Amino acid sequence: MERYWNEEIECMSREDMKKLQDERLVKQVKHVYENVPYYRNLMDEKGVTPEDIKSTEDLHKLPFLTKSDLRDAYPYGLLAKPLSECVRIQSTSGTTGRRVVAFYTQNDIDLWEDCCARAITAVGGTNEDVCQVCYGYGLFTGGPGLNGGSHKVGCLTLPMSSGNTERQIQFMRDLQSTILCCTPSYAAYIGETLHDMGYTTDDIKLKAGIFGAEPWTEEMRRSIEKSLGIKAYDIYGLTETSGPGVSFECSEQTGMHINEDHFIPEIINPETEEVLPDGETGELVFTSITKEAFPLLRYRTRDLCVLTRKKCSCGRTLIKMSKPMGRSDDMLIIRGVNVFPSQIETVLIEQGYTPNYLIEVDRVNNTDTLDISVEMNPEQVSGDVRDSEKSLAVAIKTMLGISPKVHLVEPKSITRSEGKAVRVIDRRKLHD
Ligand code: DLL
Repeated sequence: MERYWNEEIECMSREDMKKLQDERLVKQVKHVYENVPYYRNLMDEKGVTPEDIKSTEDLHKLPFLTKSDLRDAYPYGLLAKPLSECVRIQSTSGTTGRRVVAFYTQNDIDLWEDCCARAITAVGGTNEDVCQVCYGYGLFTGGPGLNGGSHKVGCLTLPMSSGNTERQIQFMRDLQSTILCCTPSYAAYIGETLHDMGYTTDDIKLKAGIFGAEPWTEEMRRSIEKSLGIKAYDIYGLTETSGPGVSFECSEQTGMHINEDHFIPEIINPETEEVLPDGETGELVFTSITKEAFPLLRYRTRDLCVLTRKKCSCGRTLIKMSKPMGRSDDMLIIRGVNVFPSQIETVLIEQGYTPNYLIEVDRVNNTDTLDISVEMNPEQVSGDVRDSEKSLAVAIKTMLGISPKVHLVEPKSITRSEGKAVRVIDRRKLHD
């Protein structure tokens, strides 16, 4: 049976949800206009006043906020509450080197943890569960967010943070953890280590995993589910909108329900900024309608995905977003062709390789080069490596339309990730 943390909200009629969003949006725009001079200037420049925003239909009138606004306004320029009312900051330097500092009132923390509690409940979590949180703790939002959600649900919470993988497995076995929270790349590493230590899935009690903070494919999901003997669920969020829990997967495992009572999503064409209808792929934009200290309106996430309102078998009426296929700024353009690392990952796992790989892009004599190092499984080492490299290169060419150079490397030779995996080195940027 499907469990809900807040059935009234999660299964609310679309009509009532719209009413709630309309009310909250109007209030939020006023709050921001009055308290954030930076955004007030953007609205003034666009000739929009708070009175122009009467409902979600008027959302498109508001100016966008981008990562560069965050940089310009760093550190306090987007703060909407006095510091005396803020109780926490979280931050990320991200894999793309951007710095974001987000502020929270106590109420912001409560709402954020509530969103995470919805995610944990959606995977079947209750106060009978032991929830092992191996996202990083500290400035990164992953550990604190899921930790708070786990407390709310009443799970016995193991605040492990990331790293020390053998100890993770020891605790998992001794304390009989049932829910694992970490990045998908770390989950894959934990699964690998479990088997390396001579254990099988019969030696652990895990039933579900809540994995996010980086893109991962359906193939990766199946591979983790097999190695840990669990159901693996996606969770999405970003520091700018509080952290994990902006959206979460349910039993259907076909995309993530957005907590629309807190965040209004839009999809736009990243080039023209035009708002796109549901079902079209574009950049995800969020408006926070409940955050007090750091309420971003029409924030451009750079994440590319699709929104759908198709009825979900779990009973939730919250709109769903697809797995982000990557960030628009993670997309590689190689010999004029758009390439997402996730496409390469799909082929590798389909062809029976490990999810341990490194993509290196360079420019030699004015031509882009694409080298992909892929780790073999121990049983693949004895085969004809040259032949395997060739056939993998053909499979990748079929997916991408361009030929890579594939290098099959020894098992365990590619550095494992305990947080967000770094899978791409683009040397063209280093030369520029
Ligand atoms: O990664 C928050 C988080 C922690 C989410 C734990 C889920 C679990 P940031 O470090 O600010 O925050 O990075 C946010 O990570 O814009 C996406 O590009 C990416 N991302 C987050 N979740 C997913 C996901 C946290 N499920 C950035 N799938 C976002 C794909 C994701 N990408």
